[in-house]
Amino acid sequence: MKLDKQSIEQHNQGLTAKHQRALAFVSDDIPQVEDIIAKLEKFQIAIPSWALGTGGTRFGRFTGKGEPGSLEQKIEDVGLLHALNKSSGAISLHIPWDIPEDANKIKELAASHGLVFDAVNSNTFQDQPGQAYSYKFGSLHHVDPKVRKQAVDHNIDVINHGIALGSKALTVWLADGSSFPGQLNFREAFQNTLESLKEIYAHLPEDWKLFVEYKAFEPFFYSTTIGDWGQSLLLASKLGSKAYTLVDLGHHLPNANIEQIVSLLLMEGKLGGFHFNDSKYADDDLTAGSIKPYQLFLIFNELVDGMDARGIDHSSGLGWMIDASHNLKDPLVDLLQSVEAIKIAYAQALLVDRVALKQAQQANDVVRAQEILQHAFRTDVRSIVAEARLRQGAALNPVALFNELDVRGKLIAERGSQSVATGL
Ligand code: AOS
Ligand code: ZN
Ligand code: ZN
Ligand code: ZN
Repeated sequence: MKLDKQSIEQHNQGLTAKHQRALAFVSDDIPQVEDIIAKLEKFQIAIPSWALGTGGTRFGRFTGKGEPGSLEQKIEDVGLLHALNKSSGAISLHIPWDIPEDANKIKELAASHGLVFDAVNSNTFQDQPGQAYSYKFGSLHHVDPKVRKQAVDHNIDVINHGIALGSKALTVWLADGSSFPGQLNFREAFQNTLESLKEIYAHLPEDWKLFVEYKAFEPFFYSTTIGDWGQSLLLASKLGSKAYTLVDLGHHLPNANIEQIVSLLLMEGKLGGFHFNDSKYADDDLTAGSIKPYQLFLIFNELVDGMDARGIDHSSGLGWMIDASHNLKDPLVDLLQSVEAIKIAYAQALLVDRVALKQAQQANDVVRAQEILQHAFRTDVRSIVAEARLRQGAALNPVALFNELDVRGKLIAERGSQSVATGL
């Protein structure tokens, strides 16, 4: 299904008066509000193909209904999101879950929804049918060069799929690690990973980036071969200028200061992008902003501080991607909520009075510094984010419109209740 302009306009008309009141109220005290709206209008966040179906846990998967059963239907789903919020103009694919049979057709279909392809993701954390060697004991770090070669070849294949689709980056996340002391030689595992990544890097086109994702633990519980940002940055630095660190918010040990990590990676020119999500305990992959919205704001505060200062445009450059997947909400509604939370955090970060903050820092005025940040964080910017959407022809309240139009009901009618998306 496709959303028609009329239903969006009708929905917006019903909410206009209330929206205008809220916008006027908050804008009064924000002289740069037009500037913020313009930035929000440009800001796009990529939707991961694996988040369009209901996620499972190792205790089971309760699939939803009318999930996308093909790559075409996944693109259709992201198209719906983009029509509703005009901020989801990109999709991130996972190979082999999303093999494009005819890349040109897929590209055309995506373009008809206003979508481009963000980073492509490789998968060496599962064995695929017919594959010669198992990844049970890892992939790029494996003790056996034949396994490493198979994993390298897969990544090269993913790059080639990405080239055909117009992607500009490869994200490598490895489930390589060990669960017991003594199982692995750390230095050899790291060296093997570096050598394998070098081979992959050598196949990157000139204008591509390689995102090296790190993760503290899971699926292994004693060591992860790319376990933290230090190890990722070390690899990215050794690989070269096309390699960057990717920060998945859920991949840190408890209470890690992610905003500080982000600020340093940005300073070093090595921040590749994000997998946005939220968590209480570990890699929970919950809706962005659902648990720790202040942390999300503080991350954006560092981004605005580090990027705007250098004139970097937030609408390009970084890989802004969501990586969320869970088993309770309708995945499409959940993604609308994530995008909204990310844009709210961005808008609040744009509100921070940077001159005053600098002065407070120089004067060691701790109280003032906190006041400045929390004033921005506690400003209700929802109408500003909504105004940016309105100006782009999207819905004032995407979640409400999704429900009003019974989008899921229509998808079930089209696809059937048995349609299940590929993924974890
Ligand atoms: C896994 O924990 C990572 O977050 C990866 O980004 C992974 O590739 C993605 O979740 C898809 O499975
Ligand atoms: Zn991730
Ligand atoms: Zn993860
Ligand atoms: Zn995650």
